[in-house]
Amino acid sequence: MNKRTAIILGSDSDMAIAEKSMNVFKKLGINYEAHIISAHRTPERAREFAVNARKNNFGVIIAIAGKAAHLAGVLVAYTRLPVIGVPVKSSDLGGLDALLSTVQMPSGVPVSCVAIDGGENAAWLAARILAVSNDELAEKLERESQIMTENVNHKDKTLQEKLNCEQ
Ligand code: RP5
Repeated sequence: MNKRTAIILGSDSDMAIAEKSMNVFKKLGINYEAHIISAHRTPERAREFAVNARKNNFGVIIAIAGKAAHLAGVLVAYTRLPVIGVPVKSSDLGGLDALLSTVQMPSGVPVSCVAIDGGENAAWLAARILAVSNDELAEKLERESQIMTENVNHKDKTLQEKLNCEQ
């Protein structure tokens, strides 16, 4: 059975970033579950989710949190699955607080951290991890990469035509 992905939000206020991940998973046909679990407000639930994640057929976990963002670090402490952290921008410190809280993990306990508000790339990275053992998904990623290349080439062609007209 293909592995599922988990999207864990530290708060419902992180939903806009989680939706970026969900849109990628929908496009790729990857099964996902999303839950609001807080490292600080519901720490027991965080532990229980992470401890059972492999048994529940998850292959990778995305943890989205802002401010003192300990969610990814707490989850990865309780599972050997790969955890991708997404630091969320806050109004006070612009997300630098969450970025440093997520990325500065001690040796042996790795969190893979994407950009501030990088919900989309978290999902693309999760898909690459799952594609290591899923040829069908690997082919989909190859096709998406080709589409991306074609889009850029098309935009460049349009730009060149516009510039030629102006000269
Ligand atoms: C973090 O604190 C959450 O992930 C969220 O990004 C931030 C603010 O949470 P709320 O106070 O909006 O619930 O734990």
